[in-house]
Amino acid sequence: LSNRASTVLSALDIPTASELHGVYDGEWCGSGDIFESVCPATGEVLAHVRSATPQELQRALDRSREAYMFFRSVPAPRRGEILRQIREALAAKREELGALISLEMGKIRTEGVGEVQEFVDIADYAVGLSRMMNGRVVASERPGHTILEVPNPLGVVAVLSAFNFPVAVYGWNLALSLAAGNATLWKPSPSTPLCSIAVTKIVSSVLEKNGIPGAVAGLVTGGKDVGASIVESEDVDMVSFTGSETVGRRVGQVVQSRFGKVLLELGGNNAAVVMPDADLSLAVPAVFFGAVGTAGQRCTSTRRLYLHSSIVQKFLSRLETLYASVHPGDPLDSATLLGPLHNRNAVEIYSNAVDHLLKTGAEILTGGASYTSLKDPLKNGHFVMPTIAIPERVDVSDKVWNTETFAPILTVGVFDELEEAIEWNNGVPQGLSSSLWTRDLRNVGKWIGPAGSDTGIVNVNVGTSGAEIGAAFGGNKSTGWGRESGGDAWKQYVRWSACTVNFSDEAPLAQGVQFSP
Ligand code: UN1
Repeated sequence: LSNRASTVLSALDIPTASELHGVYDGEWCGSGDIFESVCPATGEVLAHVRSATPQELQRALDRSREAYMFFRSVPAPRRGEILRQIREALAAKREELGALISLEMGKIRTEGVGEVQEFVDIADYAVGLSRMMNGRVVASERPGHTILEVPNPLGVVAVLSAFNFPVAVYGWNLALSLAAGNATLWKPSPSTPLCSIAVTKIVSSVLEKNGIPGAVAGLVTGGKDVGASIVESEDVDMVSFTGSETVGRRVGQVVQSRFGKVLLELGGNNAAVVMPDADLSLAVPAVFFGAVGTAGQRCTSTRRLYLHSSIVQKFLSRLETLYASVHPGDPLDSATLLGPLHNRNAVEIYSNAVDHLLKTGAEILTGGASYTSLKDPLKNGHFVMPTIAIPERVDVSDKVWNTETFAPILTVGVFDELEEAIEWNNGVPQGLSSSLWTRDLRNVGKWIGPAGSDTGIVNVNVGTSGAEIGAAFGGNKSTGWGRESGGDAWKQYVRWSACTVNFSDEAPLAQGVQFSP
């Protein structure tokens, strides 16, 4: 292993020698297929991880169920105290975990650390939540009766997460699920097993210290077969899935067909709309971060840019200047702004998208190719040029506009009226995030109102990506309608009962129905 990698791994006590166990159910195991963890910046193999066999998966599910039976009776504020300790343990390893994310996923250091911070933040949030997961008392129409709406723990929650946020998305789910009194079983992306092992080690050591079964936060690494078995399993009460629309559609159907609960976070195809009165000193850098940050691999990345005709030239020339300043580099180097795409396949998707743009007559303003002359150790990395493309026209029925390409390609269209831009914003299947740039309140009213943007995240003078944890995170339409993180998202992680209690000596029927002989 290179020094570069072994420094990162040893800071988190991840052995660098042989195969690693990729399953945790209270004990570490794993004797299934081997998955390689590969550094996307260098191509270096970081580790071999043994995934779950079907038997190991079933045992993990059984242990999750047992852990839930125990954990559901632990008082919620006590669960919150455990979360507080998890939060502290994660914060103590913020830099180290952040570096591991950079090493294994490929995002730059500040974003890797930011992702751990997102887990810390949601843990904080869930500590508070553990004393605030309130039900309600509802007025009964019958004398001496009271109706209670009661949240109770749900059961086993499986979290199927994606490579692009290998830590934070699990964090959102774990924090709420744990506060709610569930056992959580994590199936991470097969290409980021080390992040999941490192996080699970930190979380399990806190559980152990508190005498809580480790399977309250279990881990099963594996590929499609492991994922499919989890989705099909009657032992899983809720599946929280982050990934592609294609897989998510299937996950939704399978979980629905067994009447399980499902939470979907699927594709994003997010637009920024810039009005003539926008403050370009804010809008240009925000679009730059949204489109180029994480090398375009956030589901919230800015993919479409709709510019008012009066500011097109000014906006694009400033944006191009920022693009020209970007150089690919080692994500672990704090000076780097552009890391690699996650794998070879992503590079192909990027190249195909660029080819299609060219074929359909789009102008490529900048970018459009892979970097070819990178030096060791980066010459085998998956680095592509951030790209700005201007198609001949906006036609949201064309795949140039209506498909999510998980790469740094920004497609630009020009409008004259806000209504037109809103129509384009809404005219695609996806509905995750969108942002409007303006200083005119009337535009804001339109944008956030009934005829405005139809996405789950609707921003004003804030970019499409980089949401805080406090509000619910998620998208509408083909993004799947799921909500995670803040807001009312916790309400999905419990089972609700409406409990009518009769404190009186009479037993009247509702609606005044008489039923006596
Ligand atoms: C994702 O890309 O799957 O809002 C999640 C953001 C981050 C989370 C993105 N807080 O960009």
